[in-house]
Amino acid sequence: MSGAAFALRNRLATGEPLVFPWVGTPGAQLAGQIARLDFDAVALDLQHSTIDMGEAAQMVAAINAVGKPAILRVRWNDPGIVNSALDMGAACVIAPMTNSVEQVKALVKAAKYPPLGQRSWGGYTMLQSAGVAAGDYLKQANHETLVMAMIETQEALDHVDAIAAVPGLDGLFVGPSDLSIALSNGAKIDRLGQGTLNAMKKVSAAAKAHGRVAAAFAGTADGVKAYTEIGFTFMAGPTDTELLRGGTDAFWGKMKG
Ligand code: 3PY
Ligand code: MG
Repeated sequence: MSGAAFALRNRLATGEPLVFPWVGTPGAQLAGQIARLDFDAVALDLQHSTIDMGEAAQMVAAINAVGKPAILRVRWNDPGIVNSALDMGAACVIAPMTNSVEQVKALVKAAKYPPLGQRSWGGYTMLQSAGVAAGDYLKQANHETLVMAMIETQEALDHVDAIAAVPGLDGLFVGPSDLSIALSNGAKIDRLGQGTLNAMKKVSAAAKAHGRVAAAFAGTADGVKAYTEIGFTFMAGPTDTELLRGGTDAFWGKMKG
């Protein structure tokens, strides 16, 4: 496999939080530019964006060409989509709204080759356009690629320990916006509220107990700091639009300063 583009597991083993931008704007040129910024990986959000699978393949190739791992939050927990996301060279697939042990077993089945699952072999064109040598890939993919189940509903929270125990699963990825909407019965998005943080502590404890990665969408530096304190080590930091806004704010700050 092409080393650096699949370095997530080794990088996580250092214990240092791994923070990456969360990109929702389609386009390989932008993805390549973001991959050159000071982050260890780049995530593409295919659930809440108009990035389609063809565009995603180009974007993953552009990220991998810089030697960075690509993380894909796919549109849904569908085996065909999960298969394609990995075939295009993603180092990590995150599936939304996974609420039960059965759904997470299906996710792992799609994402891992035997003996852990039933991922189908193929994707020569996509793998090679991402710079991946197919021969090495079969031997290393189960270990080098990560599959994460999103915990973002009350139902998932209720089952979080059993979900974390599903063999072959690599991580629990909290969606704190949906989770806080669920916990407040639709009243609010409260990613740093005490109720949300308490629920997230339950997730990080389940991840730790089963040797899984505790992961989350943080969105801001304050979010990354707060989630790091409660045991999270793999987090989405700024979105692509926040990176643009931050650059603009820095520019006007210097102009005024
Ligand atoms: C959530 O917070 O619900 C997410 O899915 C991350 O954007
Ligand atoms: Mg969500």
